[in-house]
Amino acid sequence: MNFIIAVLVLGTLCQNTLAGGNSDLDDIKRRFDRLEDRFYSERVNIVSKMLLQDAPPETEEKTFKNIGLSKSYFYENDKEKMKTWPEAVNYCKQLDAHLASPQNEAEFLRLKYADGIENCCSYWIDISDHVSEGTFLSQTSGLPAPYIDWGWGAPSSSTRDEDCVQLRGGYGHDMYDANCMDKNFYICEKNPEVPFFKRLWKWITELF
Ligand SMILES: [Ca+2]
Repeated sequence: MNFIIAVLVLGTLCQNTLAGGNSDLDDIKRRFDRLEDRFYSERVNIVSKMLLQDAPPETEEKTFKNIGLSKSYFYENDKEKMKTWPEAVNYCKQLDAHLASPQNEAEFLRLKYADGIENCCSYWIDISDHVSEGTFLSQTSGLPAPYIDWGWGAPSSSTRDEDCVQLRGGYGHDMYDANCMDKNFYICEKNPEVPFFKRLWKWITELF
């Protein structure tokens, strides 16, 4: 859609310029840059505004499953409940959780190979560059995402259209940037307080 609008606008700009007998391509470029910036800032605003909205109340009990030593996750696999990225951020908050925020390779591998993940489908995680193109932040911390392992060819948002990160179905659940308004599955994460000795015992039993 944006492509069609861009072509129409560019066509109009060219037509106006040629009609005036002035083929000043620099002027066309400046005007197009301003237009592109406007499109981009509007998209940032849409995501930011949606992040301020509360998710509709959830009455259904959600089961978080422990994966690893001290993290638990809920994988939404109901196609009726697919959400945009900001909707998924708000929904996880309502569960006293946040979108999955992999801190290192081990956590990423646990997430993508978990039993509950569906091969067909993509899952939102908490990373995006919707605030500043090319700067991928963790929505949970507001800081640069501590661990990113892009799939082949990603990130590909040269048109600034893809600002939110998903574990992509059909691509081994590697990380890819995608349009934040796409409806996807998502993974909510909780960090329950686990007593030290319980964690130590779990670690020993998993090790041996
Ligand atoms: Ca981007």
